[in-house]
Amino acid sequence: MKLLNLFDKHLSKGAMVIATAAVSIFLLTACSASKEPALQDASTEEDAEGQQAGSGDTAAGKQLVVGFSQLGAESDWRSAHSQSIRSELIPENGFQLLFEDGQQKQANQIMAIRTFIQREVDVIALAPVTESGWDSVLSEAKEAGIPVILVDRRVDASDEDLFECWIGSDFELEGKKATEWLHQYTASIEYPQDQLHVVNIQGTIGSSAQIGRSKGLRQACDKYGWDLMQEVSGEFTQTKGREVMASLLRLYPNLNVVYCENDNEALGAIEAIEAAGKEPGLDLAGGQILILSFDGMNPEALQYAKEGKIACIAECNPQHGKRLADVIRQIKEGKQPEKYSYVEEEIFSGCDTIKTLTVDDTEYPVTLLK
Ligand code: GYE
Repeated sequence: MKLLNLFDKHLSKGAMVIATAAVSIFLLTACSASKEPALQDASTEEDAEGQQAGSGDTAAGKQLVVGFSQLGAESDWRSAHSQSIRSELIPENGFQLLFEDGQQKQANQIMAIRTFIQREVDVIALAPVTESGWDSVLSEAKEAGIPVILVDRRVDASDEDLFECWIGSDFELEGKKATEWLHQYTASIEYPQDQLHVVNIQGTIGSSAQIGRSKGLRQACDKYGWDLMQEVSGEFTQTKGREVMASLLRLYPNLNVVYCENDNEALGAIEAIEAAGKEPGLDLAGGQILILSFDGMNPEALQYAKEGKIACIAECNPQHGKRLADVIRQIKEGKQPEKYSYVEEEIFSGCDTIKTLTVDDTEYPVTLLK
């Protein structure tokens, strides 16, 4: 039996504004060809291959068959996200999970969704790699009467009724928190705002996390008069972050702030900075390069934040498993889940100068890492 639950069409379109694309540097593109070895997800071997969907009967009763198209395994955040969903959607909780890794390719994700439709799963969960290009396959799922729940990133669907709901983070707010930290910190040490020469190592271009975080940075650059020298993708990986950083250091010897759109890129950037004989840190006047980052999952990145090698990390919370399970249960009971539900997130720093940040009239405490 399908979980048919087609909700009212009264919610306003919440599509995020697509920020302008990164200026591409031939040099950077040219040296970006090497492939990041995917961080191994704990249980990718248990993917949908060979599993029988639609046969979720157990002694305990009918299980809900959930097909989950994960976008890949590019970062520690992604591994934690997959793990959170795998550990919650288990038979003991009434679920049979079919997990498909899209390996960063939308075509793979579309194929996985079509397979889930053929297998007549009860619910489809989708973590989309980028925002555009989902209308056709989401319409196919809708026609088949299978509800689609978005997790993590969003889609820019022409009709918001093509998906039931979304669970994730406010990426633009994360960007605003990190940049506000930079503003308040540099103001506190009386470092001139127009002397901040910033490069942005972006995430996967066209992904919600990249769009929102890049938007947060651009707004702050406009507001505070920072010099945004270059934006280029590090694809959310350590290897690409390192490569891109090495090129940026050659191109812009006076850069002094690196905005990394995730911690894995920050780890790569730190390697490149140190290899170039420079130092990551908070002492801008002393020539150190200040790094801002996102996620707060990777222990090494958190350690670096304690030491000041990463100045501030805006947390991104990957624990979506329980919320996803709850939303699926709500749909099953014929209830309408919140269209957009946001996870709670903190701001981490090893520097105690800035204790709170005010963003859009809301005050956020900065969690001191000790
Ligand atoms: O920040 C990054 C990952 O979409 C929020 O994707 C996610 C981002 C996360 O690869 O580490």
